[in-house]
Amino acid sequence: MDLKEYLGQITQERFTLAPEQCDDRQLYVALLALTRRLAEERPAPEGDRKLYYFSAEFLMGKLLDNNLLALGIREQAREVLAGMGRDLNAVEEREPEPSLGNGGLGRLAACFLDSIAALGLRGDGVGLNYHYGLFRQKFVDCKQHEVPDPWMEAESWLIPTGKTFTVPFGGFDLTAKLWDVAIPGAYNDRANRLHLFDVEEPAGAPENGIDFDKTDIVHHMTSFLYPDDGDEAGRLLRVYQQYFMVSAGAQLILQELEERGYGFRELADHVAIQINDTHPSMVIPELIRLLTVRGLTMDEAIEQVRRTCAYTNHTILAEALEKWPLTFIERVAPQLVLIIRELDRRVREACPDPTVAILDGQNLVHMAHMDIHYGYSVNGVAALHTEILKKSELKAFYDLYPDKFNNKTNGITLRRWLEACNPELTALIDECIGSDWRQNPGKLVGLLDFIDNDRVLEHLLAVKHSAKERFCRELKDAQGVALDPDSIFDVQIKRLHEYKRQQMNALYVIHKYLDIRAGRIPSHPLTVIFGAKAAPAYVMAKHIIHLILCLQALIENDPAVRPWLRVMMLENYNVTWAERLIPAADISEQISLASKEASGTGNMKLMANGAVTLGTMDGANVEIAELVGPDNIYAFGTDSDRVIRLYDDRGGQRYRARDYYHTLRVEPLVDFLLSPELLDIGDPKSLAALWRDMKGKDWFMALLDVEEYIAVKDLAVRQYSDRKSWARKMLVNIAKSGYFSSDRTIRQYNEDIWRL
Ligand code: 26V
Repeated sequence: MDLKEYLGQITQERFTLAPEQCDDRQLYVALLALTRRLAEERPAPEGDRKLYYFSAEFLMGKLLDNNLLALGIREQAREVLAGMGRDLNAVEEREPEPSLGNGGLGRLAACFLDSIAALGLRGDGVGLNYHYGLFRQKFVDCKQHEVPDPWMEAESWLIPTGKTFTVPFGGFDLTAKLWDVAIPGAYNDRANRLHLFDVEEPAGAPENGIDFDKTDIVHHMTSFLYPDDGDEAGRLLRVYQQYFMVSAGAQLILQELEERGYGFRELADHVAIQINDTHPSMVIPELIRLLTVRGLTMDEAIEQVRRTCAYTNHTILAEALEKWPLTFIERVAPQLVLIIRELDRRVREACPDPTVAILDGQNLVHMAHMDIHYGYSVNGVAALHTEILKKSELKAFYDLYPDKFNNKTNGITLRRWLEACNPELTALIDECIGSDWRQNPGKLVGLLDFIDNDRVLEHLLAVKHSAKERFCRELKDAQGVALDPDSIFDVQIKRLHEYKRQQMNALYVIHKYLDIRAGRIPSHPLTVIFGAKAAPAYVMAKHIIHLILCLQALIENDPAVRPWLRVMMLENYNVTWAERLIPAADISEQISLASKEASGTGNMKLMANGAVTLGTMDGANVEIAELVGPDNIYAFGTDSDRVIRLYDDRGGQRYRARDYYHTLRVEPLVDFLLSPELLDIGDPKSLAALWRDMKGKDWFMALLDVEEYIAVKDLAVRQYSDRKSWARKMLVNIAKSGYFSSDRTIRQYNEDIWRL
């Protein structure tokens, strides 16, 4: 195929223009059409068994660059455009980012689709086509505001399939319309699909922020991801969304099974379903229902489903483990109620322990319990997380079904998170060890041969510096702030949650601010960069954002401190910003309260781009630490066993915030929230609420680790000045990051769970 000719055909068709005459926007539309067509034409991977990855979120990021790469025409496209004096990057800027996810869980699903396709496995995603995404974040008066994030344009990646399914809700039926996004596999000529269901008549964007009529289910079914669940109508809408997704998805699976020529009693031989967290768990009773409607007995249907479904757990936070009132299900999908009761009855008959039942005394349906009893695999997402599930959170289930439990440490696609987002580092790696690490990321360890090679170390530092300069330019263009690329870029990017402890990082900023004001100048200027969205109804998270933005404002206007310390909170942090920022990061902040972060995946992306982790022994940080060794990570904090004991009421060891607050070093940091200079900038009510919570409750124990955190971070800042030794740390981190390729993760899922 002559790419230039093909592009010319398309620009003629669409705009009656030659490519040279098109503006960037038109070139983007033409490249999108070309890439979509090439991907769409690819056949599915071969294989008699097919995976369906069910997820309420797929945080895909922009797709043009990724798809050009997978189709093997990225360099060609770059050259064709360059030949016309145009820049592919500028064209790619035009693409809106689909906002179909929240954080790590959704991005993991996207990395997995990329790897499943790259490995040539037959596996599709199943999800919802949210029109306004999560929300677009705006900062006004140092506070987060949410507005709709419409990302779908007339020209998009969505392929109309013409397929529809009828979803039977209590009292009405709703048609689910299927759209597909093609997922081309790198290194092969096949493509899978992401199936996104939508309603036929979606509502327009709400006029008042992200407020809308949550009872208008028919039109708002796919308006937003995770509608604010602060009220009952919002929570009910979530159950509607979940049933809409799984009922249509299950019908699609059975339709494809028939088309492939198999009978319904052969489901488990030809289909594997991965349930990504509990949001799609209703697929279990729904499939049982559909199979019985198609002639299977209840026993047969349950047996098929049990051999088909596998569940991934992504959190041990009690408040995030879904339990829906049976009355909700009665309203949304009354036909599931008898099935769920029957599933519960069978569990009770087999195991007397009431804590493993599906329905509890208040008639709440424990979604995870249903998954564990009626699926064949349960996995955690990092070694420590899986151990905690087995030893404490899900111990009763592990005792019942030890063989179902397995670990699958998360991974990231290095195609997006290294090759595409960091071309300069990729070129350096290629120069050192050749290019076959792409298909065999374990080969990155070959970089260790260069640990004493001054030229390579210097080159590595230069690559980092140029990534920082590039990020500074992009930030200046987008948000008008000029950062100093010679300062240390200390980066914490993740959803805002108290357990992730952005507030502890803020306390460090206060410590540094007070130090500098007192004349203690650090050895190197530091820029603390945050990116985070807070769930709209999560009040404490919003207080923390407010604190960070107030600190940012305070320091920006303080000429004595600003040369040494800056705070920058990115507005509307998303995949695109992550791709810009991660190559530029020096320090990777992974400071969750040990035991609470199931895995983390940003930690892996930052590591692969040569950032050094400053982190607690939580989630996958534990595996990072084992791989890189103690000299190449700044580890600190209370370990998970002790943290779990501190939550325990027995034994008199329970954590009390005030014991840690009333210490010489900590009290002034916390009390700074109520200092005149901060109150002058911020909302006194918000700052006071956070202050009260920190000193009196501090549920995620920021004060427990803050002193050690400050000490270790100060050490990292000092050691940064020894550039050669820092470059070695960077190199070791990059060299060891191959383990965290999602290609490895997916191979393990396939070998142990899916068997495609
Ligand atoms: C959800 C919610 C929703 C209600 C409000 C509180 C709350 C708190 C946490 C969650 C987390 C849901 C599951 C999740 O996103 N887990 C993330 O999954 C990533 C991929 O496995 C993993 O890297 C992260 O550590 C984990 O937090």
